[in-house]
Amino acid sequence: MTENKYVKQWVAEMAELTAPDAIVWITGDEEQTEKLRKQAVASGELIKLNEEKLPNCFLHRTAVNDVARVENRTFICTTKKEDAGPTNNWMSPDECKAKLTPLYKGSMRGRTMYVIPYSMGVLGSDFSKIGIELTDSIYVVLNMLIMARAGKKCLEQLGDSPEFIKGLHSKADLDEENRYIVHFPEENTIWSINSNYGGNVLQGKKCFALRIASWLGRKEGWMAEHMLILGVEYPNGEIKYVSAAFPSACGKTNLAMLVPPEYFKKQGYKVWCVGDDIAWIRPGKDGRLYAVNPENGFFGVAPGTNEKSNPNALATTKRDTIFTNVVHNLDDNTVWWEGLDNNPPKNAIDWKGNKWDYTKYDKKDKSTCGAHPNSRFTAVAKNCPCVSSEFDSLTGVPLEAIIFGGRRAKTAPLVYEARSWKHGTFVGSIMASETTAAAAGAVGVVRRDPMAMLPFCGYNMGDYFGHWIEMGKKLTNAPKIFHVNWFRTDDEGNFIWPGYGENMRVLLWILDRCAGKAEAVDSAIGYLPKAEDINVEGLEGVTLDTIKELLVVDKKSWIEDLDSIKEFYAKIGDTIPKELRDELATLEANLKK
Ligand code: GTP
Ligand code: SPV
Ligand code: MN
Repeated sequence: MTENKYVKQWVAEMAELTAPDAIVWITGDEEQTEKLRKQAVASGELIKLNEEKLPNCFLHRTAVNDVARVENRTFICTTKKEDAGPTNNWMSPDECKAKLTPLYKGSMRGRTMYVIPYSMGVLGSDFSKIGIELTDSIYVVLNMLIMARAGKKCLEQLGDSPEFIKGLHSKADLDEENRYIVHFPEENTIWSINSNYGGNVLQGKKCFALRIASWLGRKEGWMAEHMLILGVEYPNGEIKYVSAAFPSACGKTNLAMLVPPEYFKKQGYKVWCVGDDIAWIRPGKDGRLYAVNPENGFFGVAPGTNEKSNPNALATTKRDTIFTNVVHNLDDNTVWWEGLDNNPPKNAIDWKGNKWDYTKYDKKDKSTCGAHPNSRFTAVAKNCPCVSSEFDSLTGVPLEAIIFGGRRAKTAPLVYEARSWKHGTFVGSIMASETTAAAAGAVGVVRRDPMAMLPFCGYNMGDYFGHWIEMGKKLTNAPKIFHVNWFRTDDEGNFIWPGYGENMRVLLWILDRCAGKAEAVDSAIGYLPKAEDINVEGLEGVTLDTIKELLVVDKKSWIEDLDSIKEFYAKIGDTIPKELRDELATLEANLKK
């Protein structure tokens, strides 16, 4: 399929190592894809769902021990340890290859090696970068064909260049003890082995578009971020774009596909989705920042997705979708998950492949769930009813605002604005959030997750902060930076803010601030809205007092938080830019005033 000697030689070497029975080059042609789907169904890797209700949709179940990203088995392999930094697991490239090479040896015997050429970013755009993933998983192939622009057209763009990301994936025998997700940023190389779960093995996503790309972005003067991108259309037709970084399973897909509340819809407001997980961002000639979504599909959290919370995501999954680890409804051969509706199927198979009795389902006990809490849908972006007309833009959309956010039961207010780019970088650097099911490990523990990039920054976190500061210096018209928290709870643990579509109200205040149309009140942590400036028209159960409660900055809990911020900064150490240390000192002084 290509005459590129670098590609041919590398594929031959990897085939020599892994010893597949056959090699198949993925063309992206529908005919080949359809053949692969049929093959996956025949082997049991995919279950074909009801063609009338869910055309071209499939169900896949992973191994029960392989359901989320494994951060403790994810490594950045740079020559110098300090280049990976204190927040990443590190191995030297030599040590890592010595350890993994024997695991790959013959790991594809009896299987086919698929060669998937893909592009992150629209082919032909300055943003586009080519990767090739070699895999023995047909599930990976079919997912990559949705998540990235894949096939022979990518090899055409590559031509005879050696500039491509070399990815090797083998599910091997799914041995947890020998599961590794490793990155060699100095060699544009990604290896993953013994997993077949999305974020570990769909290498275009977190491995390339964040870990490797963040490294490249620092070198080349751009940014790779864990951010959604959306456009708010005003009744006069004007569209304003923002990007937002929230940690995994903290609401990016939901915000990206937001449906405005009736009150705003009637006036003509609309929201358009450019991306739901990753943004590649570059400064434009006009001194603004421009963002693209390098992906081509959504790998979204299924549980909680429903007609009310996210009708656009639900509609997107109605065709051409691969569902992973959800409930199989045997009565009509469709799928179900917790939070879809109040009618759990009576005749059903749970995510583990066992008969599932919905009457034993207890909301508070996750082990009784029919769908895994991190069950996902892989859906085609173009099938989304609110997909932006700029989705295939070659130049990206200009950002008015960058929004950070996390899951904080207390401490963080509904929204606040940073005083400057520098202060905004600081606000991103001290982000914290309760952990979720998107990664293996405990759920609900508060941890610092700067810019939602803790698991995804491919280099030293302090240098990453420095890169943010440097980017700001290049911008004559930088986006304003905000922080939001949809997850404040009352004393009973209920969310105070209704969230979802209602988040539009916060977005509008943010955009008003960017346009110089709204006032703000200075506080110890940054600018807060005046409670009456958050429009609660048509919103039941939320009063001015609720907003006031949501905007409280409790100095005591912030002062407690200072200790954890200092501890985190100490862990990162000397590479933290002086600008951020100064901001920390200012915050402390403000809080103790
Ligand atoms: P990744 O794909 O892992 O990066 O996650 P994400 O950031 O895209 O998260 P997603 O939008 O899928 O939301 C994850 C969970 O948060 C779902 O269970 C949602 O129902 C819930 N959620 C999203 N938005 C809100 C909100 O505004 N309020 C509340 N209370 N929950 C929300
Ligand atoms: C996340 O965990 O942030 C995801 C899903 O978006 S994964 O592809 O597994 O990384
Ligand atoms: Mn994500």
